[in-house]
Amino acid sequence: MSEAEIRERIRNALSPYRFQHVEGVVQTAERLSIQYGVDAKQARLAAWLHDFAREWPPEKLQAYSKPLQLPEEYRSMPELLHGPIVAHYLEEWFQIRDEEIANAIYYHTTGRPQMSIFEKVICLADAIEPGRVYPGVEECRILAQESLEHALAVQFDGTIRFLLDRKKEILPLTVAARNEFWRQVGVMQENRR
Ligand code: DGI
Ligand code: FE
Ligand code: FE
Repeated sequence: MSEAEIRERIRNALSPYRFQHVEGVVQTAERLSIQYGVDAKQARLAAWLHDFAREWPPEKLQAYSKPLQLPEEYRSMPELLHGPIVAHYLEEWFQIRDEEIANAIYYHTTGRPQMSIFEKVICLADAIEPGRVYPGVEECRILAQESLEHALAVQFDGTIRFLLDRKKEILPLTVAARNEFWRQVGVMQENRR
């Protein structure tokens, strides 16, 4: 399937508002991929596809996630399922057999420890594309010019703070990812001295 065909399938699957977000992620993912030395073509594809299932109702997300054998806590957080689902069906639905793309889509919402540079590029592009407006986004955009890990550390702190403020459940993987970003930045080592 060509990039143009994929783009049209994504357009049909999403509201105009969300499609605009995805276009922003494609543009930002391409820029970050060049900056951080990963494949730009792959980054564009992962960005086009990352939110394909984002607007599905919870029942549909639950149904399609059955074969994935996700940890129990995903059951109560259906907003975390859209990445893993697209990653799982990537080959069947889009004839894309690419583990880097699949992993980047799978973990774009939660992150994980030991993320590849490619995964970090997609995760961060999702957070800082030009259409995003939330407290701290400008700081993340500036940090992204210097360090993927530092920008993601600040970004994940923001997400976790957002979830805490709303008494929402937090996936342990999200916390593990956040801890590792800060460790990679070196700030946690400094705190220990
Ligand atoms: O799909 P997007 O809206 O572009 O962004 P996303 O995939 O990063 O996030 C999807 C939603 O998931 C967003 O509202 C934040 C939320 N989220 C991220 N981590 C967690 C979480 N929600 C819960 N309950 N727990 C988490 O750990
Ligand atoms: Fe998403
Ligand atoms: Fe997104």
